[in-house]
Amino acid sequence: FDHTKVTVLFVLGGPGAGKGTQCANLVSDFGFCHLSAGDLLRAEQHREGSQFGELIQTCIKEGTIVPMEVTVKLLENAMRAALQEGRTREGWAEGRGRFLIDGFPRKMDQAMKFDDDVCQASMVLFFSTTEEVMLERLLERGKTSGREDDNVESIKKRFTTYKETTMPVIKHYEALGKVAEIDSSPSVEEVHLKAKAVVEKILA
Ligand code: UP5
Ligand code: MG
Repeated sequence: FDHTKVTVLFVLGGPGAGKGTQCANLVSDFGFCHLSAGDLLRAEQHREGSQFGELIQTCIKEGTIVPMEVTVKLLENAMRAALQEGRTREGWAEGRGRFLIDGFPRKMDQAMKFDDDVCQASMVLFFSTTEEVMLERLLERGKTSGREDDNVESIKKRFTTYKETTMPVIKHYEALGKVAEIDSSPSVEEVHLKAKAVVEKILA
């Protein structure tokens, strides 16, 4: 992707930290295109004729990471489609090159591949809170979400993968000075105000 036309922010944080919720707010503030890697994988899982359905289902339930080729391809395709629509859809032009990539990269190999094949992210928004808070939010959401991984057993596995596999990615970007950490323990609106201020600075 053309670096002068595309701005990518990665959005990371533990399971249930509030990535998706805050991305939705930032979309209305700044006209980002929001792409959740998890949502794209769930859509691919249910797409008729997908060769990856079973693999994705198993990984999501077990809280493990789907092989990076699958996820990077889905993201790349979704970005391309959004940019293409940008040429035709009214009101989208200004924000056409701004992407929030939510829940990705959560393993070092994905980060490297995306950097090499797609483009480099400007910054990482890192929503952090405690496991207690995340567990409570996920169990509450699990009552109605229908998500196959919103149960105690899967949540524990997701936490382990997050600590062992995703934290090193965050550390990697931290060493590059690319991480903005936002405490996501307070209310949705409080977190939103902080996130909005951070993004305003990044885009300035
Ligand atoms: N909520 C949110 N903010 C709140 C607040 N401030 N106060 C009170 N409540 C708040 O929020 C979770 C819940 O909390 C919601 O009910 C919300 O209302 C409430 P949400 O915004 O959905 O949190 P989010 O961080 O997006 O949580 P999510 O469960 O989506 O995070 P995960 O990172 O676990 O899930 P994701 O969909 O990204 O990935 C799922 C799986 O896909 C992974 O485990 C993995 O198996 C696979 N995957 C890959 O293999 N590769 C990838 O690159 C990405 C995913
Ligand atoms: Mg999410």
